[in-house]
Amino acid sequence: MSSTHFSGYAAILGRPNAGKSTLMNTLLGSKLSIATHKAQTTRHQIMGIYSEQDYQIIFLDTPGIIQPKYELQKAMMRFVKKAEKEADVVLLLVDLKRSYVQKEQDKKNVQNAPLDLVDHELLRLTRSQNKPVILVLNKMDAVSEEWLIKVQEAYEKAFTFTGIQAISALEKYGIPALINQLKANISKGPALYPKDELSEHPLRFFVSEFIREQLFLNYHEELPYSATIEILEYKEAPDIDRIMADVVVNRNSQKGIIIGKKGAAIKQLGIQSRARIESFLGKKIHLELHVKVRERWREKEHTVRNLGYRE
Ligand SMILES: Nc1nc2c(ncn2[C@@H]2O[C@H](COP(=O)(O)OP(=O)(O)OP(=O)(O)O)[C@@H](O)[C@H]2O)c(=O)[nH]1
Ligand SMILES: [Mg+2]
Repeated sequence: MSSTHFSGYAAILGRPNAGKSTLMNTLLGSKLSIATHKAQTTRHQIMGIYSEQDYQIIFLDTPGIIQPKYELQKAMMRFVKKAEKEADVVLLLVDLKRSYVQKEQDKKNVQNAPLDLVDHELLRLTRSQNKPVILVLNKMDAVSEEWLIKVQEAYEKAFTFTGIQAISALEKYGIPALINQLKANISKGPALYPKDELSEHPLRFFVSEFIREQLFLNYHEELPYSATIEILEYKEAPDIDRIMADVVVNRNSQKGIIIGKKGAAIKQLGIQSRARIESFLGKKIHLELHVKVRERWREKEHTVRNLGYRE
């Protein structure tokens, strides 16, 4: 018989591009949650299960916190609220590099207002639930130690955190220490999922996300933000899975951009998406992609919901 078992939910909250999805992937040792250099990559609450013999922590990766402007972004912020509500402990992720870069720019431009090291708005928005909050200072690989200490001290003055941990989600520094802090903040309880499970989203969800990730990497400006993926068919077979998907865009003029000259762009998207899906599944797939226009889909609540963005 094993000794006492602990389990709980940990929500990963923060601004867009702070490294939330990268952190979740590092914690799980799998590229489950899509992560790119562009802000607002994540649109859902993505769950990932971390298991040890006596511990199970269910991580909830979330979209970056913003002031929503259209229906899709409102749905994204509902996922943030939901994760916050479900969490036993909150990981508040702050990007050290962002303020560091800002500081370097300010040196050259002396008339700028002094840089506020603390994101007070973020603190206000995430403190509402009275849950233990661990401040996670991410991207420590990209800043000086002095800067790290300065930011940490400023946050310590602004709020009493349950714990503070500097990490690099990308370079994997500080991860065991972070896990130890988490363990101290979850309660006795049974495993909530099988220990060998990584997530409970269906396969077709991950497939749509992996294609969307390639959209973010292949197309510029508004396009990735205007598009979503709809899986029309997913046929599993022992040797090869067959997947048919639509790239849904917001306006007719975007269709041609997705397709590209003589279909070159969509072909490239297909090749890269297939490679990403195959490497995740460890299996061959056949992928057929088409483009579909749904006028202003991201501005309308019902189309946003119908395209899979519902809690
Ligand atoms: N240098 C450095 N870069 C990092 C680190 N963690 C994440 N990044 C980079 O930051 C960018 C954003 O990472 P994501 O994990 O997608 O960030 P996110 O918070 O999930 O972003 P959204 O989903 O848009 O809210 C990517 O280019 C990552 O490689 C880190 O520890 N150090
Ligand atoms: Mg993300």
